[in-house]
Amino acid sequence: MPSTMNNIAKQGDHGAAMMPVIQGVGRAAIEIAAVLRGAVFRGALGGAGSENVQGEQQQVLDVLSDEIFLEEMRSTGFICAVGSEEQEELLVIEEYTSADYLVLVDPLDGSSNLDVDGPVGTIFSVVKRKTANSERPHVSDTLQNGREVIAAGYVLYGPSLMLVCSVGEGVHGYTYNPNNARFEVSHPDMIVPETGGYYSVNESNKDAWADDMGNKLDGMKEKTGLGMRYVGAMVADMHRTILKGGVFLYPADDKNTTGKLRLLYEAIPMAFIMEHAGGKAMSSDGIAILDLEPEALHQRVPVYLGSETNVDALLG
Ligand code: AHM
Ligand code: MG
Repeated sequence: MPSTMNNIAKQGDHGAAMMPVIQGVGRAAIEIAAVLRGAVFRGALGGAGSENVQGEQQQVLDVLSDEIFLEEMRSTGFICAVGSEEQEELLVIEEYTSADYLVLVDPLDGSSNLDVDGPVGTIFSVVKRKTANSERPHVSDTLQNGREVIAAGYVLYGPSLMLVCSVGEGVHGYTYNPNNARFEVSHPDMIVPETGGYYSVNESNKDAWADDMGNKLDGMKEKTGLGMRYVGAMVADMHRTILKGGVFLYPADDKNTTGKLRLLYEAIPMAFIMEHAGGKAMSSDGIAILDLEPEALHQRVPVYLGSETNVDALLG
């Protein structure tokens, strides 16, 4: 009998408390995957005609995924508010304002892949509120150092549907089994190889990179002879980096002067997973992503994630 996601409840100090939330993420993943599969028949591909807070065109599927995720978090009864890439302000769940936890989410990451049937993902993390339960949750509750994160993970909508998460006791991968409609443990105790074979970056931005990163990447390539892979969806690029090793980076550049990826719902959850899988997760200036002090809900940061040897070879 294969082990299911119920094993999360037995993991560490937070497993039991996080179980309903991660089950909620699992339900959202199943619903979002179904919407993605049928999108072309519902005319749901393409732009929604709206912009998110970062001035990016929202896709219809970005908006639908956001609604599904929020509804599943609401239904857990354990979440007082959600900070989402698709919502400018913190979304307070009015029925449960005294609940203990907040979720940060990028409901559909890599959405430029949607029109070409490429992989996309969902990225999330969970923090405990700082304000008293008697108060209304506040955006300041989301601005917590990554070391305070209780659980984090991602969903990969690829050839199979996978949920990879950690409640602080190792990183475990679960694959949705369509035969019994359950997530089953498929990748227990995921460990990033100490060194890997690939670097993953949008190299077309090289001339615009900050921090002398173009020369550093060239130096690393000369020393290590790594191959290159880039999907353009952080979840897919990170998943490969965890399984095969190597380094994924999105440096600051002339256009994205503080980096492109968002600290709270992209960089921190992925850094949490990377560190708990034995890898390294750095921002610029040699600071670990999990040690950054967040200042704003939609703040962006440079990211360097992967096998320790490869991250050090790049930044060292
Ligand atoms: P999104 O959240 O709007 O989809 O943007 C984030 C995505 C990441 O998944 C990916 O790593 C990166 O943007 C790709 O950016 P680029 O197209 O500039 O290479
Ligand atoms: Mg994203």
